[in-house]
Amino acid sequence: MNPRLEEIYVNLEKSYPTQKEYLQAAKEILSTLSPVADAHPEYVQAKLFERFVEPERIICFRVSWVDDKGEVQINHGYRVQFNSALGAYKGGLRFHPSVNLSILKFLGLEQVLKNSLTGLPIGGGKGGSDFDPKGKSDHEVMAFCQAFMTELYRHIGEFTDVPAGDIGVGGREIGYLYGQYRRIVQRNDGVLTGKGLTYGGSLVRTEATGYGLCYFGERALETMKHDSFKGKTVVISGSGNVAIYAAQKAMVLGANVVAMSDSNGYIHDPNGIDLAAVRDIKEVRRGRIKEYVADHPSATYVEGSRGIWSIPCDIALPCATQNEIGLEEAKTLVANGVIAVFEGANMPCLLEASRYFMENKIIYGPAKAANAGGVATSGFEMMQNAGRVSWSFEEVDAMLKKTMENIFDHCYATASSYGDPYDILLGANVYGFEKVADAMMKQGII
Ligand code: NDP
Ligand code: 2IT
Repeated sequence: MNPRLEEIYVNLEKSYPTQKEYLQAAKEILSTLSPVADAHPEYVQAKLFERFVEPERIICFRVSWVDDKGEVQINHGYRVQFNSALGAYKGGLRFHPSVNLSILKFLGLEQVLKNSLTGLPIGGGKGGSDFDPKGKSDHEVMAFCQAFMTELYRHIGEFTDVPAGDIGVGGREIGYLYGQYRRIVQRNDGVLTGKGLTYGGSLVRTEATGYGLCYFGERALETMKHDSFKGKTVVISGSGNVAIYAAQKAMVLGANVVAMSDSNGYIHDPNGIDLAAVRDIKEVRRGRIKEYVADHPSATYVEGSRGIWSIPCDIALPCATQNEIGLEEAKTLVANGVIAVFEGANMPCLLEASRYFMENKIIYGPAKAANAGGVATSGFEMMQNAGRVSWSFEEVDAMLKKTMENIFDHCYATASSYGDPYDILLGANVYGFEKVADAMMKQGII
């Protein structure tokens, strides 16, 4: 690493010794930006890298609400407004008991580069709460969302900050959040994305991250190996929004998806996963993935989600959460013949695992590039809201596909120009960073 960047990282470790996910993301990014620091002494002089890794603003607030038993509950709410050099802050809200500032700062930092890669004028942010929607009634989820928005509304706006969904925040939560926002501000300005189709949502937004992941993957396979998803065995972790639509598109492209998971364990169905059954369990009944085996005798359920990577496959799509694949899992995947890993989740691979894939000439599609289809389609939702128009499914899908192909092409070309076409991580970081850096330089020291 360039000594200046190394020093920046060491200082971050001193400032935030307990924020391990944030430090992990910062290290991953800084470790690839040496060529930029070497080529641009003016960036070093303007302390641009130091400013880039620090959020512009963090909002923390108390969220008090009353559960169905009449008991008062208190959660922590956050919004990390990371970087607005390219446009309004944009990024999801995560509701999960593990949410803390380290996780939201890592997600926010990644989002800045991801949003830059989309080519749209959007800055990066992330927010959420340690609230756990699991096991809560609809009424409790609504009470929480209303309390959360009662503070958040004053910090967001169509030209300021536009939140969306992430883990634990889907169509139901966005609906309750938007309803409360609108009730307080008396404006229908579409400030959240991922809205329902009857009140300003965009077609394809629900499917976008999973579909986009496969469009990115198909382009990468074609370019780097003259290959495709057709006939491939695919393993997908998770069974939420990203996983389900990645599975659906992989199947349409001719792949056999044999395994999916949730935080308790995974199902393996060598005949191919019955996606309608998974959707019924997860989207309709909000149940557990293990329920699948009850009426699928060809399938087995294994407790513990990490074991899913021991199933031999050609393509791995980690779509659950961060740090799912360490070096050990990466070695197992490679030993079993994997040819490509495309990240649907944010930072599912530890840096050692990503490096192991790239060194072994496995096609590795890093999250900020491969899963950018979700936020890109959020950008399309913002455009439709601003123009008071609705585009057809086919139109938005075609825009998504083109966006993902462009992202792959830019990252691959950048990686190749620095000497290793397999280092798409460097390609994504350098290509994404250059635009943000230029915008920051031109806007002065802020
Ligand atoms: P969902 O809440 O819809 O689904 C999350 C899935 O991951 C569930 O199957 C969940 O299992 C599993 N999961 C969550 N936490 C853990 C954990 N700690 N260990 C194991 N499994 C876990 O979320 P999304 O599908 O929206 O998000 C999945 C990933 O994709 C996240 O990393 C998110 O940041 C990323 N992403 C999402 C985008 C979007 O548009 N939604 C866009 C780009 C990236 P369980 O039900 O047991 O909790
Ligand atoms: O990680 C992500 O890119 C998202 N959760 C989607 C963000 C968005 O604004 O659509």
